[in-house]
Amino acid sequence: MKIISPDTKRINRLPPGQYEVDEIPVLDLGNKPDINKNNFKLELSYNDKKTVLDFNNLTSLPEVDLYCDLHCVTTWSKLGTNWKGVSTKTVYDLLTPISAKFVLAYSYDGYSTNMPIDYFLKEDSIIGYSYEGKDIPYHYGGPVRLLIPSLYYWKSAKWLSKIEFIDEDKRGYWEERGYHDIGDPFLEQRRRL
Ligand SMILES: Nc1nc2c(c(=O)[nH]1)N[C@H]1C(S)=C(S)[C@@H](COP(=O)(O)O)O[C@H]1N2
Ligand SMILES: [Mo]
Repeated sequence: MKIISPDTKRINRLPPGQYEVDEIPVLDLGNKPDINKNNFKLELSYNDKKTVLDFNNLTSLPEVDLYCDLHCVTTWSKLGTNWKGVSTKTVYDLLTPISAKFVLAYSYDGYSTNMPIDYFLKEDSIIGYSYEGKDIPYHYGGPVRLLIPSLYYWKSAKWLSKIEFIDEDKRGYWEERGYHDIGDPFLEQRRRL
C-alpha cells in the first residue's frame, strides 16, 4: 500500500521557522549500538502483555510505502523522502485489545521518546526498514527506525528496540530535557520549557 503523508499536500509544505536541506543530516547521541538485521529484536508491551518480533517477523507483516517530509527541531527540513516498513497500526493490533493513551519508544543506543497514541497511530506513521529503495543505512537508524512524519524528527527513534504502550505519559530523552511532549512542527511545539 502507498501512503502519501498528508502534510506533503499542504499548500505551504515547509513548517514555520524551518529551511529546506538537500541531504538529511545525521543527528544522534553518538553512541554506536551493536545492532543489525541478524540480532535485531523489537519488543512490544502493554502492562503484562508482551510480544517480541525479530527482523523476519517484522518484514513478514504487510508492507507499506511511505512518501513524507522530515522536520528537525534544529530547523532543517528534508522534503520528499521514500521509506518502506510496516504501519504502526499493524504492530499495535498485534497486542489487541488494548487501550493505551501514550507510547514510549526505546532505542538500542539508550535513546527514548514519548508521544500520544493518536500521533503514533496516524496513517503515515510506520516502523521503517527501507529508505530510498535500500536497507536503512546504519547512520540513519537502520536496521529499523520509527517514522512519525506528523511530529518533529526527534520522535522518529533510530535503532528501534522497544515500543511501550502506556496509560500515563512518561517522558523520553529530549522531553525530560525540556522538549515538547507532542512536538507538532506546524504548531511549532518545539520546547515545553
Ligand atoms: N536512537 C536515536 N534516535 C534518534 C536520535 C538519537 O539520538 N538516538 N535523535 C533524534 C533526532 S534529534 C533527530 S533530528 C533524528 C535524526 O535522524 P537522522 O540522523 O536519520 O537524520 O533522529 C532522532 N532519533
Ligand atoms: Mo533533532
